[in-house]
Amino acid sequence: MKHWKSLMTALAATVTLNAAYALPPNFEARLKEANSTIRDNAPAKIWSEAYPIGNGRFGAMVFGGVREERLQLNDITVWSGGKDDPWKKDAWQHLPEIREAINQKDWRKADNLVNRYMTERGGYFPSYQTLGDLRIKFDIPEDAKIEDYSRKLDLKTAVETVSFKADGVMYTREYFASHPDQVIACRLSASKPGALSCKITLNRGKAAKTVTEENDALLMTGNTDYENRKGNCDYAVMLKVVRGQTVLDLDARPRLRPRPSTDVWNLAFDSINAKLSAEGDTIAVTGATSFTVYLAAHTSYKCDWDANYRNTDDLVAVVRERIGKTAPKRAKVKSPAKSSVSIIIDRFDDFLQRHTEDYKRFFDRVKFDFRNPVEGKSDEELEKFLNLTTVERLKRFKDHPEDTAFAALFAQFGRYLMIASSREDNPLPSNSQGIWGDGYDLPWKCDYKSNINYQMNYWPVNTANLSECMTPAVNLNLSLIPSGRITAKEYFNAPGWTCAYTTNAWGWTAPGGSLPWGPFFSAGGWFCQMMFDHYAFNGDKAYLEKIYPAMKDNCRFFLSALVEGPDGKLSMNPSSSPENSFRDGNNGGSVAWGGEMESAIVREVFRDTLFAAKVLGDKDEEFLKQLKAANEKIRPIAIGRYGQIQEWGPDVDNPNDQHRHISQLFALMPGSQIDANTNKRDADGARVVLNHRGDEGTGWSKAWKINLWARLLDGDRAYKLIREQLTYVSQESVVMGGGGVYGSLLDAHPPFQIDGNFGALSGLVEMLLQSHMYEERGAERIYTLDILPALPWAEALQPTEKIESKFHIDRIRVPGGFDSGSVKGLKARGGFVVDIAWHGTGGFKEATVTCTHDTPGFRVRIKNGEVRDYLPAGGYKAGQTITITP
Ligand code: FUC
Repeated sequence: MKHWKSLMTALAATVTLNAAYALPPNFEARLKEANSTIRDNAPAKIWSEAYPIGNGRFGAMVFGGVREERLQLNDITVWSGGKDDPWKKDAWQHLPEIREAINQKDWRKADNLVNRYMTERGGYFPSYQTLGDLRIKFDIPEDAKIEDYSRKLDLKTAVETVSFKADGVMYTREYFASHPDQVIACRLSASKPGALSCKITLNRGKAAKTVTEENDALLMTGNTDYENRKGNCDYAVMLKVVRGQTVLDLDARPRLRPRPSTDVWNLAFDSINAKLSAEGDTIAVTGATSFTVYLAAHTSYKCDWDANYRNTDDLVAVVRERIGKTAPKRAKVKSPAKSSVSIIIDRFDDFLQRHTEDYKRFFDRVKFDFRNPVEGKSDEELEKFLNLTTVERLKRFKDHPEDTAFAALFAQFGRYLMIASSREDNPLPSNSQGIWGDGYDLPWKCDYKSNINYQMNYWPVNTANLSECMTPAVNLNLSLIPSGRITAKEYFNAPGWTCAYTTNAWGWTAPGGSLPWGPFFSAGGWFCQMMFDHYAFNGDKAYLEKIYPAMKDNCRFFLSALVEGPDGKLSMNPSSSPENSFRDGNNGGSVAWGGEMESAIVREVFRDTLFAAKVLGDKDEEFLKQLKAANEKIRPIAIGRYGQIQEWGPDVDNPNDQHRHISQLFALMPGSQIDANTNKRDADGARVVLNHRGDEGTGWSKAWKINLWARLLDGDRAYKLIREQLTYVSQESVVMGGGGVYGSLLDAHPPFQIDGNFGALSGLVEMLLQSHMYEERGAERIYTLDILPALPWAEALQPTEKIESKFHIDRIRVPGGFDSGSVKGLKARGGFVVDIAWHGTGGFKEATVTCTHDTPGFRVRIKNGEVRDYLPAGGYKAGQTITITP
């Protein structure tokens, strides 16, 4: 049968295919491949189209050029500059005049004073930097006939493959960044013995030197000196060419299968005879069939203020040791004549195996089973679909939103990026480009912007079941305390610590140079919120003990800095709302009192600290008394004249303000203060804000809106934003709007900013499962698991009335899509791993909840606000699974 009527259900990977229909050859396998690889049929034309690989700290952007391959290298610790002394001493002495101007509503004067006093002393310098480049120039003639080009990143294994034929010879390259072995491995092979000749260069445009070590290795050493400023990071990178007598695993690499079979043997023995020579920063390889290039890197960086951010490692010794482990081994193999021979084998396959096993431990935890509906499609159309490149599928997605498996691929790519850029032992967390950045002074310094961007990176870390990847963020946050104390002292004469609008590798916590962005002093509290939220998922008391002093000390900062506003409540004054300004008649400015984001952060931190004190049995009565009293008096969410959640203390919001930051909705997301099911006032207030702001924005801004609409239980609107996020862009210069993704699926601000990838992943998960609401019972919290709270097109699951607006979107019912599917392995607060299946018209079918530790239990909200208790006497034990049906 040629046509595909009502076949949708047959296409679920888990469902047996109906034998009556003749599917294209290898249909299931090819569909799985299409849904788990990023792929192209041409090399990357721009940096953002290259595919990223990474082992957490060490990574590369792989371009896949035919005659010249480029791996642009990065290590998360390579930053220019060093510790700074940016603080304006005793700036707090000017607080009375600033507050006076604010209380008089002399906004302009207040701005001038804040710009003069509450800013840094001069010139924010440090930037994340490239570690250099590995380039391989191949001896492939200019006029060679190139065919069958393929470049793909396999998310199932974290291996990138480039292959093509040049004049009939198949060249294959395989790349991965291994966490267990701390190397990047690049295996190059040709289908014709001896056809591989190339020049391999390792260098960096600035502050580095490469020397040869023997004829098969290069050593690059250098620092991050830049523009006459000493850089506080030294690095060493070693490259080695390894030629084993590799017997290729021909089943695993069928493309390399030589004809006739005797070539296998030639292949096995050939490369050892390839010629190598090295000079300066280049190794020349002549006449090889296959070999591996291994790279190892290490730096002097240590995330420790007191140690001046330096370790005492012998960098060259460390990379030498790692590279030493790549030395080939002896092994016995059978010759074609079946006699056993001892040969020298490259360890590439061992490294590959360790790498994939290690990676899959994380990646395989979550599975989205979303459909690629093919109802009414002919064989030809299906065949075409299976062959689409990522860019083609991206462009097609615009008119085919029912290809929800593509949205799932985008989400899984987010999980891939997290594993590749934020492993538990990373010395630093994922920055605004993860670990990937080309240049010496990157956009916005590619640091940890702390008024949304850095924190957004970690929104999906627990929900998407990669909790270990949170560790480097926690370590960075805690490392900021010594510097954060100076910021608290100089600007507010306050005890405790805080961090202002950004941070970086060198403990920066000071404000920036001017309004509306620089003087925002509540990021320290936001860091505490993100650290406590990690506890909410994992329930690890030892961890809570570790972060509690930081939470308490951040409360001390706020207890001192908060002042009573005209509303009689406690709030920050001066208070900015990240990067935004307001108009007030002919006046206007960027600071007022009582900015909602700062108030929401304080509410969150006070509440969580009071709770943590109960869990840990803190007996510091004086502190707790003060905290409880202040907690009662913090400014609550205010609803303004348009029904909106107010951004500032005074009701000065402009309904036409489409600023990309939506700071006044912190309480809804990432905070956990608004339950859209029960708190109509605030949920409506948030909707008004979102409709005023509109759906446009930079990548991360749109990602935030996906999360916000999901928390408002509006799956249609959330998915509309996911669709817009999945818009193809190719321009890399800075634009303050637009969003989209590159052909690599890296998210575009533009330029590339990884928060859009992580934020969108978080948003998609929030559509399927939420767990931010809870009831506190003494030292325990009973969390509510909201199952399928914002599934698009699922009318039955929309308890909240929609408000009409210019952004109203039609409910489109399309076959497939979210109509039925499943997700496995999401995490919920309270310590649960949740699998959910839905079917029919989006109806909930079944969920299982597995406890990751002993818990008192949980509540479940399935649809239309119906809440059920799962609170057995004695609670649940770790490992117990509870099945939930409609
Ligand atoms: C904040 C945002 C910008 C950009 C930068 C890295 O300043 O307002 O849009 O994302 O961080």
